Amino acid sequence: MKLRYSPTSPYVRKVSATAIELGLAGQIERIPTNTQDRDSGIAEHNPLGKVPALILDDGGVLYDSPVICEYLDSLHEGPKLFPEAGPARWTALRQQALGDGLLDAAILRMLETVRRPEEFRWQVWIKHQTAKMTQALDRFEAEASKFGEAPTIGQITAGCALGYLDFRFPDLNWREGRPGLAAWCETFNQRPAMQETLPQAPK
Ligand SMILES: N[C@@H](CCC(=O)N[C@@H](CS)C(=O)NCC(=O)O)C(=O)O
Repeated sequence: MKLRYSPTSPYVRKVSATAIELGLAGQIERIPTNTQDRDSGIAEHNPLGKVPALILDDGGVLYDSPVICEYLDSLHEGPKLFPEAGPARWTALRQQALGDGLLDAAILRMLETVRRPEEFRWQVWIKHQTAKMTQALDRFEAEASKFGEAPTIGQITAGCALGYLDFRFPDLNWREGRPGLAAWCETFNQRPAMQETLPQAPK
C-alpha cells in the first residue's frame, strides 16, 4: 500500500496513528504530496485533490481518512478501532465525525485568518467557524470521562484534532474550562501512535 501524505495534515495523522495502533505502518510506503502542485499527480488518485489517499496493491485508491482508517481496521484480527456493531459503533463514528468537523472548522478559520490577506478577511465567517470549534470542544469535554480504555477511531480523531489545535492555534487555550478533556488528552498523547505522529512545522 502507498499513502499520499503531507506532513502537517491532521487527517493524514489519523491514518498514520491508526496504522501504528494496528501494527500496519510497516506495510505502507509513504509518498510526500504537495496538493498545491498540479504536477504532484494527486488528482489521478483523488479527484478532490486531497490527502490522505491510500493506493492499494491492486491499484485501487481509497479516500478520505474515515474510509482509509476503516479499511486498515479490516486488515487485522485484533481488537477493532471501529466497533463492529451496536451503540459503541455509532458512538465511535459520531465522535470521529465530531473530530473531523472540529478540524474542518479549524482549517477554515486558519485559512481565513492566516492565509487570506488582512483586508479580505471576513470576520463573520471567522466567528462562525470559531463557534463551531467551541461547541465541538465542549461536546468532547462532556464525553471525555466516558472514553473507554481501548482506543477507538473516535478517540484517535479527537486526539489528532486537539493536537492540530495545539500546533496551529497555540493561543486558543482550548484546555481552559475543559479539565476532563485536557486530562484525557495528556494521557492519550502518551500512546506511541500519537508520539510518533506529532505534527512538525516543515523545515
Ligand atoms: N475529509 C477529508 C479531508 C482531507 C483534507 O482536507 N486534506 C487537506 C490537507 S489537511 C488537503 O489535502 N487539502 C488540499 C486541498 O483542499 O486542495 C479527510 O478526512 O481525509
